[in-house]
Amino acid sequence: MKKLRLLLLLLSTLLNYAQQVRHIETINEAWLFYKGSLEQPFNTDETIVWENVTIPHSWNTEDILDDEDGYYRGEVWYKKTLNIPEIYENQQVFLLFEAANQVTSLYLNGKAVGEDHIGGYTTFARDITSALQNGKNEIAVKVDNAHNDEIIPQSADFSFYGGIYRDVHLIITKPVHFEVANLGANPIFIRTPQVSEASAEVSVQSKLVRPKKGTYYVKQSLYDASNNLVNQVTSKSSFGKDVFSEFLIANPNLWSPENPFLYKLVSELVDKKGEVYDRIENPVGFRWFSFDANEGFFINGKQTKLIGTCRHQDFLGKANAVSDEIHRNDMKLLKDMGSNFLRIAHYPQDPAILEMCNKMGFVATLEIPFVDKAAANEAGKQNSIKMLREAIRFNYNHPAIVAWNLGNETTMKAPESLGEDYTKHFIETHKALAKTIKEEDETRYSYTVFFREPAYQDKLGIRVTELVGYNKYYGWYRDELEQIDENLRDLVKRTLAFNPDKPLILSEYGGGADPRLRTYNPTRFDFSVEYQFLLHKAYMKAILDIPEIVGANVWNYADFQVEHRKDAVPHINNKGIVTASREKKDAYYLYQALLKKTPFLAIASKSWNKRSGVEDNEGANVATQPITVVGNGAEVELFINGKSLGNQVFDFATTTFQVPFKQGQNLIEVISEKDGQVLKDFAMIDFTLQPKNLSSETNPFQEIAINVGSYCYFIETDNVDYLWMPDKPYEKGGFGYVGGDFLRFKSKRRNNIGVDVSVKGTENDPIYQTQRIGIEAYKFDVPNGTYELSLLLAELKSKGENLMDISVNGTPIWYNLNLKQDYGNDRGVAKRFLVTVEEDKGVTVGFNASKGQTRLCGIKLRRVN
Ligand code: GCB
Ligand code: CA
Repeated sequence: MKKLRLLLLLLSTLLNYAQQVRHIETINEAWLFYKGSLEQPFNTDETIVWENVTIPHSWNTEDILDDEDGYYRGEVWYKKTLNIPEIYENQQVFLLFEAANQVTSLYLNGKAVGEDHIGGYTTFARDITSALQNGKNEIAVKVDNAHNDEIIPQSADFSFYGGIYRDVHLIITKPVHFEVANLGANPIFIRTPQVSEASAEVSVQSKLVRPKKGTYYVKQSLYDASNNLVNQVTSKSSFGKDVFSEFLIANPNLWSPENPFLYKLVSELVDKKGEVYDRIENPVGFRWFSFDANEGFFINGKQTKLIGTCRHQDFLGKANAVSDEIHRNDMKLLKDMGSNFLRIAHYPQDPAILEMCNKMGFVATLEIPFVDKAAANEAGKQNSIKMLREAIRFNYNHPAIVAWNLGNETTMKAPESLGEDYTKHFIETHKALAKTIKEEDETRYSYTVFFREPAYQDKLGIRVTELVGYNKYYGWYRDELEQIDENLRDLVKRTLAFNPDKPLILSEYGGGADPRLRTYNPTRFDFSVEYQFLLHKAYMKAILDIPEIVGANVWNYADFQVEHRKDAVPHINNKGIVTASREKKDAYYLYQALLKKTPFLAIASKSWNKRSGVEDNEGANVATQPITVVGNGAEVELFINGKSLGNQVFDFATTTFQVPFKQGQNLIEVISEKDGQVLKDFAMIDFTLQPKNLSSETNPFQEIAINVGSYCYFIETDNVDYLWMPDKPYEKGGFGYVGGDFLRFKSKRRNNIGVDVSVKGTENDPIYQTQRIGIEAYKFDVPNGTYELSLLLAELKSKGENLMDISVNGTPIWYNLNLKQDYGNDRGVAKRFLVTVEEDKGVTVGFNASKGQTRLCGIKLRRVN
C-alpha cells in the first residue's frame, strides 16, 4: 500500500512537470518608474528618483481627472532587476507584454532588444535570450504615449492612457518550442472547417522553432469539458515549416450563447520517445454561424437576436490599468444582465475578457483603434495593417469571436475636409484593412462601424466589409425619444437600399446618466438616470421588433473616463448602464428584466435611497411619487410601509406605482412570481418631507436646498448624499423662483437645459451648469427665526458684462457683483449668510441686473435658531 502511494506520488509529480514544460510567470511586481525622458536611463545615478510601481500601471490615473486641460503624453521609463530561474539546458527566454501604450522599446542590460512595438492595445513578445547574462539582469522599458502621426488612434472619445497597463510575463522554453516571439504572439491556429451536429473537422496549424536535425512531432489532443480525451493525432514536423494536424470528431457538443460548451486542445511538441518539449492549451468551441441581412444571426442553425453592450477597458481612478479580477467581474455583470453579445470597443482587450466570452457564451466582435480618422501617411497605413494582423493572430482561437471590425466612425473628421490626398489614402486604408481581415481569417466576417449616412460611405466606397455597424444617438444627440422607432426603421431602409445583403448591426446607441441626477420630468440631455431608462426602453422596443437589426450594442456597459469631456461629470462619459466604479443604474435592471431567461424582479430606482418632496397638500403628511418596478413575471404587488398598493401588470417588463412617502424611513417591498418562483425586492428610502406650508407647526421647516434652473434632484454622493431638490415657481406659503428662464445652451446636439462647462472648484458641476437667468427673486415663506442662506453662483459661457445686485428682504448684500471679473472664468462660487426673519416676512432674495442679466445656480436655506 505504502509503495503504491509512493509510486502514485512520483507519477503525479512527473505529470505535473510534464504539464509545466513551458515555464510562464507574471513579472508584475517591483518595477521602478520614472515619468520623463532620460538621457542616461541605465546609469544608477542617485539623482533620479524612481517610483516603485506594480503592473498593471498607468501614469495617467490622476491627470485625466483634474481641472487642468490635457494629460501627460510622452516618454517614461520602467526598469526592473530580474533573476532568471534556470530550468532547462540552453533555455530560451522571452518577455511577453499583453499591452503597453503606445510605443514600447525594450532594453536588456543596457542594449536594445528587438524592434520597438507600435500600438497600445496589442500583445507582443520579444526573445531576450541572447542579451541575457548570468545572474542578475536589468530590464528597462521605454514607453511613450505621445501623439504620433503614424499610429492609430489619432483622435477618439476616450483617453490614451500611457502605461504598461496589462500583465507582463516571463516565458522560458526549451530550445525546441512553439514560437513565442512572432507577430501576434501565438503559434497555434485552430480551425473548424466543417461543423454539424453529427461531426466536426478540426484543423490545427502550429508554428515551431526547432533545429534542423532531429525528429520532432506535434501531438494534438482534444479533451472535452470533463477532461476525457476525445481524439489525438500526432504529426511529424519539418524544419522551417508549419505543421498541420487534421482530425474529425463525432457528435460534437456545440458551443452557443445558451450552452457555451468548450473543449480543450492540448498541443505538445514531442520527440520519437514521447518526451515532451513544449505544451500549449487552447479552448475549442464547435459552432457554425451566419448573418442574414433580413433574418438576423444564426448560430448552429438557430436564429439568435444579438443584444449586448460595448465595453472599454477603464475603471474610475485606475485609468486603463484594470486588473483581471475587474475584467472578469465586468463579464459576470454583463452575463447577469442577460446579454449575449459584446462589442470589444475600440481596440483589442485583455485576454481575461476573451476567456470569459468563450466560457460564458458571448458572441463577440473585436476591433482595432482606427477611430475618427486615419493615420494620414503610408507608415500609418502599414502600422494599422500590422496592428490588425496582430489582433487577429493573437485572438484567433476564441470561439466567441464572429467578426473583426476594422474601424469606428472613421469619417468623424470628414475626409474631404482633410484634402484629396488624405481622402485617397483614407479610402485605400479601408480597402487594405478589409482585405487583411480576409487574408488572416476566412472563417469570420469582416466588419466596419460608421455613424454618418449610408449614402456618405457609399459615395466614398468604404462599405467594403461583409457586415456594417451604425452608431446612432437618436433621442440623445439629436431627435426625441418618440422618433427612435421610426428613425431606426428608416436607417434600416437606407442601408439595405445600397447593399440588400449586407447585415446591419446597431453598433452603438445610448445616452448619459449621472447617478447623482434624478427627476420626475426627464428630458433629453438632462443626464438623469430616469431619462436614460426611458431611452433604453424605447430602443429595446424598436430593436426587438426590427429583424433587420441583427444585433445591437448599448454604448456603453460602464461609464468611462475621457479627459476632454465636459458632461454632468467632467472627464466622464456617463453613457454606461453601470458607473465607472460598477454601480448599477436603473437601465441595467431594465435589461435584466427584458433579457434574462431566469425569473427576475427589481425596484428600478432602488439605488436612490435618499429622496425628498413637497407634501401633496397642506396637512396630507405624505408626498406621492412614482416608483417603477421591472420584472419578467406577469404582475407585481407593491407595499409601502407594510400597506399594499395592489397588483399591477407589467407592460414591456415595467410598471409604475404612485407611492405615498412619509417623513423618515420608508420601506418599499415588491412581490412577483415567475415560473412558480416567488420573487421579492425591497428598498429602504430615507425621505425628507417638505411641508407644503413652510410655517407648518406639525412638520416644522428645517432645511431645503434647491437645484435652481433644473428639473433634476441632485445628490451630493461625496457629501453623505446631501440632497438638492428640483426648482419650481413660487407659490404662496411655500418656496420658489420669481421671474427668469432656464439657462439654455443652444446647439444642434444639445438642445436643452444647462451648459457643458467643467466648473472649477467644485465636484457639483450639475448644480452650476443649470441656472435661472434673468431671475428676479427667490422666496421662502418661512416663519420668524435665524437662518443660514447659501447662494450658489457662476457665470458660464455668458455673453458680455453682467453686473448684479443681490438683496435679502430689501437689504442689499451685494452691489454690482461681477462674477467673471471677481472670480475668473467658470468658477463655482458658494456664499453663506446669516439672515434674521422678523414680522412674518419670510425670506425674499432679490436679484437685479445693473448690467446684462441676473443668474442663480442653487440656493439653500437652513434654520439655525
Ligand atoms: C460614438 C463613439 C464613441 C463615443 C460615443 C459617445 O459614436 O464611437 O467612442 O464615446 O459616440 O458617447 O458620444
Ligand atoms: Ca442649478
